[in-house]
Amino acid sequence: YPVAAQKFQPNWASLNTRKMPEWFHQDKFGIFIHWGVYAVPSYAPVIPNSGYSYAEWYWRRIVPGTGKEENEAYRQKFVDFHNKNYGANFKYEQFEPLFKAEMFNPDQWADVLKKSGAKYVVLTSKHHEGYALWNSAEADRDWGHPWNAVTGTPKRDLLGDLTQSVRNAGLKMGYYYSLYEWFNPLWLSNKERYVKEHMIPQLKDLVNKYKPSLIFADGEWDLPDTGWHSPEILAWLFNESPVKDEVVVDDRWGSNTRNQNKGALYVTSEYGSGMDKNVVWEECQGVGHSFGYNRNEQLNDYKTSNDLILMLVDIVSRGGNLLLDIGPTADGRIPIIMQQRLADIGIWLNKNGEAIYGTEAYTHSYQWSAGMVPSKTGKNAFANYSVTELIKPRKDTAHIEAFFTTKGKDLYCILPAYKQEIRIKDLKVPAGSTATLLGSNKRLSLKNTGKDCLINLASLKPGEASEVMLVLKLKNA
Ligand code: FUL
Repeated sequence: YPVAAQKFQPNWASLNTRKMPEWFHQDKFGIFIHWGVYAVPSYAPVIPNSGYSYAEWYWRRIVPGTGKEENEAYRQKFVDFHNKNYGANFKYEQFEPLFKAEMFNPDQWADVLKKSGAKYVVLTSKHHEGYALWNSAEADRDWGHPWNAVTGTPKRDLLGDLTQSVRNAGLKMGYYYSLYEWFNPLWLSNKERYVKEHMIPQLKDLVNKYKPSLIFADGEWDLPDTGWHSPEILAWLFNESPVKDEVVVDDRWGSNTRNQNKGALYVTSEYGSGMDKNVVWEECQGVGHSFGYNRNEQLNDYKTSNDLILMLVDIVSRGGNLLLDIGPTADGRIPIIMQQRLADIGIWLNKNGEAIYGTEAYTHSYQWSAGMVPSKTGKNAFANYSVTELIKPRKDTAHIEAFFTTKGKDLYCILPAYKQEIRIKDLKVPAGSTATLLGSNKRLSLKNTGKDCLINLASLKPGEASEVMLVLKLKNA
């Protein structure tokens, strides 16, 4: 039979000619959800922002002899906790009957997610523990016992039900999917068979049944792309799958794929600082220091709402997306404190989202209008920050006086703190341009002086002026 020409061939040169679906760069903000059996012990020692406070790694940590990345003293803390509370003979699988999700209300979750202002949701369909949140036949078959939410204790298609509610709320649904499973007997005995008989059919089942807009692959590091048959999987995804036109995928498809492929894949940073505007990227991190719920975290371990809004603004001003993670509990609740953080971000976005959604990063290379003079000094045209300063690790966002985004001819100037007067360096605004405060549409005085432009905020009333992250809109005449 003559085989119809496929648009994409299973190699990176071909796959990277794909244009990333537009929605991803437009949407800017998603919510990550880590939910699985690890929500039962929901424990990890807290080591702020180290990548070592992950409660979803509990099973791996309580098992000795795991090699490379393990820090024995750190691991011992999990073991002590486990032995003290459950006993040394208590197997991880025994947590499953306690994963009941009895309070799970997907419509209520969707409401919380929607009100955060996020446009997409990424749920762990299956983390490294191998437990599937949908009725995956491969999971049960290869584990040799019920190891998914439908045949297991919840007796419910947690993934399907949430997907339905999230879509009803008008958001896009995506899935995190771990390629490897720490202790899957097939993985441990024969990696090639695991990939062919377990991983590939399972991932295809997920895609065919639930049609995700995004796939966040992970757990790829033990094999190169060829070992996972990633190029073939992606060619199928982009050519034939039911989501071929809209699906967006991350860069974790083999030990050699991260940060490599700019066309087919978006770059993921994790508790990091992201990339620059020439790359399609997404930073992920939790409200606290873990992805899965960690009962060991205290209030101080959680970022404040202001911190989170600042992080979102900083990321978007550098052209990236934020995938902010929450960890629901084993009984199916989104912890109230996380709900509150999401609600606060949503209130801010409701007023100021215009400066976020669908915007582009602003740098000196962008010409706002014919009237604008790009800086000749290599400095960012705005404020006093060089481009390199804007992409360095974001530990010190506090000193930044202004963030910028653009949309069409408009420029948004986002201020972490009130100042009576803003001086934007090397910007001349054309006659007739206006400056307003978003949300109030209040006109502010705007004028050119020398090479700079000045915006005066003194007319703002105390209530308006003290608001977190004021957004000024400069509208080109
Ligand atoms: C990592 C995983 O090991 C973490 O548990 C988490 O899922 C994060 C998003 O990706 O590589």
